[in-house]
Amino acid sequence: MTKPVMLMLGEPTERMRAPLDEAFELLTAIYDVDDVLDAHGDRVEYLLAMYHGDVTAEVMDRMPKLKVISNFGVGYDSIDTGAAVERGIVVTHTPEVLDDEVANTTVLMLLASARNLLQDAKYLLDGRWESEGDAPLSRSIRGTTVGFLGMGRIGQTIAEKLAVFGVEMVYHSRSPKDVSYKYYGDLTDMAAACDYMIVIAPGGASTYHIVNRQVMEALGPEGTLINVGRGSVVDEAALVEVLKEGKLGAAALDVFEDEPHVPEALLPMENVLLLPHVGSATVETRAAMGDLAVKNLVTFKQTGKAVTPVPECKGM
Ligand code: A2R
Repeated sequence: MTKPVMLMLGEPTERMRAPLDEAFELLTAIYDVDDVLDAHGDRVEYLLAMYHGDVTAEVMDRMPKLKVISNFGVGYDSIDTGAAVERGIVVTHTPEVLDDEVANTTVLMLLASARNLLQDAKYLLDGRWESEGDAPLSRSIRGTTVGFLGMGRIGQTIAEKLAVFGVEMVYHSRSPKDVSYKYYGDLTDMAAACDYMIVIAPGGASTYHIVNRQVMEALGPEGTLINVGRGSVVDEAALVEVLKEGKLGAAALDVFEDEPHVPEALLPMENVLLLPHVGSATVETRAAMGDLAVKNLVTFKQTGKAVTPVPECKGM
């Protein structure tokens, strides 16, 4: 029996490839997406999206038989879901399996920022402990206020983990959630009340640059911005400016507006912690994400239903 054709945007692991190989005729596109779509687009029924290139309406129109787009990751702002729904294409993602890991990364970043982890390690490596004596003191997080922009699956997992550190927690989202933390309907008001602000909201039009200069100035010269959600939520140019001007105290960033490009001005800043989008990047969590991305494709082929469709595609 002939197998349906699946296009993989990006390179899956061997663990992912084995079950996919059994169910589908596999095509891979990495830097040559245009060529592959020209040659085979009209045969593609399934798509695995493993990189951050955009899956636009135009890209979908080059695959007229496309049924499912399985996104490797929980954030799916690179896929035009409106266009997918119009075309009857189901978009799936990988929620929950990465909550724990991204939350661990966030706690790590918050503690590293407060306790000057990178600066202290460098202080020792540079020989300054011997030549200059003890490193400058860092800050305790006990008694501080941590604000969350986004209080969904990952936000709530971060909050559960932070509970043991004796911090007060508050949050902003478009609507209040069933949690015990104080809700702020206005992001600037929340920023003004915080020592740390964690961005753990999705990308896309509704969150584009909502962390603007005004919000960052409200967080203030003693405040720290931590972004583990999406780069597009923060106005990166304004972030560079407020850090330069000393109007924002510090930043810890795992995501950027134009990955893998990181604004050069941030690189030498001592009060900035920069990571290459590794929030979920452990062997175990990436395996779990891969398994779910594969399960969505294989289950849809078998039953006509996906396991974890994005909210816009529930019921399709
Ligand atoms: O606004 P609400 O009530 O839908 O709350 C969601 C919030 N959120 C927003 N908050 C303020 N302004 C917005 N325009 C806005 N849009 C969404 O973000 C909710 O509290 C949170 C998202 O939660 P979940 O959908 O459960 O996502 P999860 O799994 O926590 O992941 C968050 C993001 C992903 O989309 C990736 O970009 C990244 O973390 O890995």
